[in-house]
Amino acid sequence: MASSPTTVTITGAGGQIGYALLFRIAAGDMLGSDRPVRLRLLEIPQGMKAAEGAALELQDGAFDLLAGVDITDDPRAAFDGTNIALLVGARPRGPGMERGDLLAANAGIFGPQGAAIGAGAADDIRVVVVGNPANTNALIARAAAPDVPDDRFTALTRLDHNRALGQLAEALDAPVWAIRDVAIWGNHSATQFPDVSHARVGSRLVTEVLAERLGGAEAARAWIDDTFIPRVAKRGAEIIAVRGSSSVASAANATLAHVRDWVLGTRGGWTSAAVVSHGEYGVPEGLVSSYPVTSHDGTYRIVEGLTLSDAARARFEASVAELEDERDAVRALGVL
Ligand code: NAX
Repeated sequence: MASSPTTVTITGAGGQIGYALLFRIAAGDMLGSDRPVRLRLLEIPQGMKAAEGAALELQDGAFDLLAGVDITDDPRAAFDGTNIALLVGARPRGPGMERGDLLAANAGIFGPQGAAIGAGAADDIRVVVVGNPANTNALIARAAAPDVPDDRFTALTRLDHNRALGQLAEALDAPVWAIRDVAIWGNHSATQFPDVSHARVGSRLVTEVLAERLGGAEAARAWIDDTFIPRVAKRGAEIIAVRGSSSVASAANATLAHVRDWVLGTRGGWTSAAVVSHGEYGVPEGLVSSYPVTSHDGTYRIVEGLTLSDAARARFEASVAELEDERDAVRALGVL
C-alpha cells in the first residue's frame, strides 16, 4: 500500500451524490485498492449534520484505506493541500428562478471555492465539477484560480457518456465493454450532442450494425436522431419522472470513473469529459466543453482530427452557443 494518503475533498458531502460517493471512495473504487485516502467533507451549515452522520458511518465501515475524515464548512480548510476536489454541492434551481439568478447563486459558490483551490490546494490538484450547471460552474472556478493550470479543471459528462453506452448496448444487444469511441460534445444539458458516428462495436461501425438490425441506413439514422440522442440528452428528466428523484448512484459512479481514468489512464480508449477549450473544433477558448478525450500520464487530452458531418457540427455548435450564453450571463454579473 502506498504510504501517504491522497486527500480528496467532496463538496456537498451531506447530499445524495455525496453519500453515494464517500463509501466507494473509501473502499478504493476511485483510486484503487492500494491508495489510502483522507476525506474532507465540505458542507454549508445546514448540511453539516448530514455530513457528520456520514462520517460516523464511514467509521463504522472500518475501511482499511481510510486514513481520516475531516468535516468543515470553510472552503479554505476544505481545499488546503487537497489532491482531488469533487465539487458536487451546488445551488439547485428553485421555483420561478431565472437562469441569471441561478448562475449568480452558483457563482457565489464556485468562485470562492475556485479561489480556495488556487490558494491552498496541492500542486497536483485535479478538479471535477458535478454540481449544475456543471460546465459553467467549472468555468467560474477555473477563472478564480488563475495560477492553477487550466487542464486541472474539468466538468462531468461521463454520466452522459455512460448513458449513451447503456442505450447502445441495449439496441445492439452487445455488452457495454464491446462498444468504444462514443463521444459527448458540448454542454451537460439537453443541448448536448451524443455522437455515435465514430463508434464501434467489436471491429464494426455502430452505424453499420444498427442499419443491419433496424432494416437500413435510413432507419438507423432515424433511431439515432429521434430516439437515441433525445433519450440520452434527457435521461436525467426520465430518471426523475420514474424514480421520483434525480440520478444519484449513476452520477456517483460516473464521477469515480472520471477521476479513475484521469489518474490511472484510459489505455487507448475514448471517454468523454468537459475540459477547458483552447479552440479545438472551433469552440471559443476558455469555455468548458465536453469532448471525446483520452487520458495518459495523468492528463486528459482531446481526441483531435475527427471529421464531423454538417448535421453533427450543427448539433455541437448549438450546444456550444448555449455555453457561450451562460458565459456571457456570468460575465454580465461581473464574475469573470
Ligand atoms: P443534494 O441536494 O442531495 O445535495 C447537495 C448538497 O450540497 C447539500 O447537502 C447541500 O447542503 C450542499 N451544498 C450546497 N451549497 C454548498 C456549498 N456552497 N458548499 C458545500 N456544500 C454545499 O443534491 P445531489 O443529488 O447530491 O446533486 C448535487 C449536484 O449534482 C446538483 O447540482 C445536481 O444538479 C448535480 N448533478 C450533476 C450531474 C452531472 O452529470 N454533471 C448528474 C447528477 C446531478 O443531477
